[in-house]
Amino acid sequence: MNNIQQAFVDAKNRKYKKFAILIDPDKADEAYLEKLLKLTMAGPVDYFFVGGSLLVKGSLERTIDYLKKNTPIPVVIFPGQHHQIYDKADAILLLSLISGRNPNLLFGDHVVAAPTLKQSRLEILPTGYILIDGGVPTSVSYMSGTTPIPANKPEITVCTAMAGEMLGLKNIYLEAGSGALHPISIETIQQVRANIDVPIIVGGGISSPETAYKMAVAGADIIVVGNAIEKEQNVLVGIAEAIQSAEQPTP
Ligand code: 1GP
Repeated sequence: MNNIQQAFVDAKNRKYKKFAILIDPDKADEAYLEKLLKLTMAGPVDYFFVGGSLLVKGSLERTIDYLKKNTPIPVVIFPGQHHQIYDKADAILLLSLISGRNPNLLFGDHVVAAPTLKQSRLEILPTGYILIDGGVPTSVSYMSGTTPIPANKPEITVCTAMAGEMLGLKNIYLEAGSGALHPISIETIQQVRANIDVPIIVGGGISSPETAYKMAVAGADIIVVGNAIEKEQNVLVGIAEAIQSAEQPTP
């Protein structure tokens, strides 16, 4: 029980860094997944996050079944909607969109999902989800009907993260939105890191090894990349190596 949360905390405490690939089932056919899995032999990947703000044609279940059958890398559901729950995954990020004031995404959907989650064998990862302006409207801001925190106001992000931690959330996710023009700034990551203890997950618009490296050094514990890998799968290896090279392990 609590294997993945414990692994997040251990990595954070020991200054190891984790790399997660976001897989949107709408964009991931078997050929794509097969190629990704081959590349993970060259560039280590710690988790697959699976989900999407709006699933039109892809199947969350099919994607997870494929991954569970073909790789030992843990699969974490990153739900865009409360019905994105599937028992065969290893864990689910139970996200509360704490940067927004949409009551359903703060708590209502959790009530609806609770009985299904309780019956499942999924590990639950309670996570404060903070949406920060990434310079372009993103699916998550549109679909959630929430306004991102301005990127040049890190103090609002810091206070939001602190409040989330005080409420007992076990992880804080700094999200610029998939396809963001500007990823979360290094300054924001540094300031959040200086003010909370729980693991920090960062995603949205990360497309280069350099950016991933700087984020990890600034204090991100888990770096999530989706779009850049969808566009060019080979970038996976460079990003994985950059994240590893930012580790400063302590015994
Ligand atoms: C995960 O939404 C991000 O936090 C993924 O963003 O698709 O831009 O990498 P990208």
